[in-house]
Amino acid sequence: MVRIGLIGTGAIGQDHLRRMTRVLAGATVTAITDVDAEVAKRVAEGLPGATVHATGEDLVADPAVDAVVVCSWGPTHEQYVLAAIAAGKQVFCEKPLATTEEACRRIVAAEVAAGRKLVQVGYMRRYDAAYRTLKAAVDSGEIGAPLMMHCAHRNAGVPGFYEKESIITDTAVHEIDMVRWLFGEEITAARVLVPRRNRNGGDLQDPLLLLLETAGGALIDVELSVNIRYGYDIRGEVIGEDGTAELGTQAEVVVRSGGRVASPVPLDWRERFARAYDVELQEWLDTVAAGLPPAGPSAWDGYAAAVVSDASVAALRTGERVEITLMDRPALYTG
Ligand code: NAI
Ligand code: ISE
Repeated sequence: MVRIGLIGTGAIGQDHLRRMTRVLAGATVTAITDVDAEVAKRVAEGLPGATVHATGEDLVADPAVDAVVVCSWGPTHEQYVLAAIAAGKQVFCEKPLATTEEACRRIVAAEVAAGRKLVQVGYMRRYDAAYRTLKAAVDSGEIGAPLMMHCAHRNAGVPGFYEKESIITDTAVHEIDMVRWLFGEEITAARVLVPRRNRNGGDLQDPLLLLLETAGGALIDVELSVNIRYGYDIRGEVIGEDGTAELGTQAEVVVRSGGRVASPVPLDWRERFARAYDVELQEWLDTVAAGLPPAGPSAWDGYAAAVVSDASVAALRTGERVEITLMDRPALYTG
């Protein structure tokens, strides 16, 4: 059994806790913490024997914790990931690894100094069956070389911690990571186009259109609509030289009745990516149990996504096309 310490017991913290205690094999959650002590206390009621720590640092230091899962807000990730690296404990950090390039550089530097990989980042789309099948179709060459991709990332509403730039740093980061993975190329420039605003979003610039260019000259457009009310809708279509490949609909049932065709739309990410989170966390737990380095999205991937995210925020602010350059990739992350 891998003894897990969970930092942040909000929406995804509780969802991962449920899967680690009721769905997956090989984990026992021995410690939790949340800056909101009331939430932590309430969550601990369902976890007899678990220690509720006052701080994330105390949790990381707990000898009854083998590995750490970080599910607090993005800007707080860095301090806990650094604490876990310093303690030599493996850490699964929800996305984004951190919300700025500088913070991610510090994490990469700490991991390189430790001389071994200890960090995995929660970019779960890499574990989603539909995305995996899409990537396999592209990699097979069946549609020719991929030239463009259309994406849509639609949320019914936004979480409480959402700020002005979260539409990039918290939401678009999923497409940023997915594009690097699916195309197998780095992103080299970003632009943002801004239409009139959705009245549901207050003073948030919502929706917006993010345009990404890859090193090999592919162009990706991402529609971000985070207050669209009707549900959670994730789309992706790759345009190749000879054909296209796109994510299918996820509906298990389609009802035709009364002159209409209806199929359900997921409510949120919990429903749409449930299975992807299961696979992601089970594989991570298995590597921790086996004493192996994590095999999923690394601190380098978290860093690369943050650089593109920073550039996209700059593009949103200035209206300009912003070029992107990554630092040299340390040997720890090659091969
Ligand atoms: P949330 O607001 O529901 O929960 C976050 C919890 O962290 C709250 O209970 C809050 O009190 C706690 N917290 C904040 N600062 C803290 C600190 N310094 N120390 C300890 N606890 C602290 O937010 P949600 O939606 O659960 O998101 C949390 C993280 O997970 C974010 O980074 C978000 O981007 C990521 N996330 C990832 C998803 C995915 O699809 N992979 C889906 C949803 C969230
Ligand atoms: C949230 O934090 C997630 O990661 C969801 O997957 C994403 O769709 C949503 O926009 C974010 O706020």
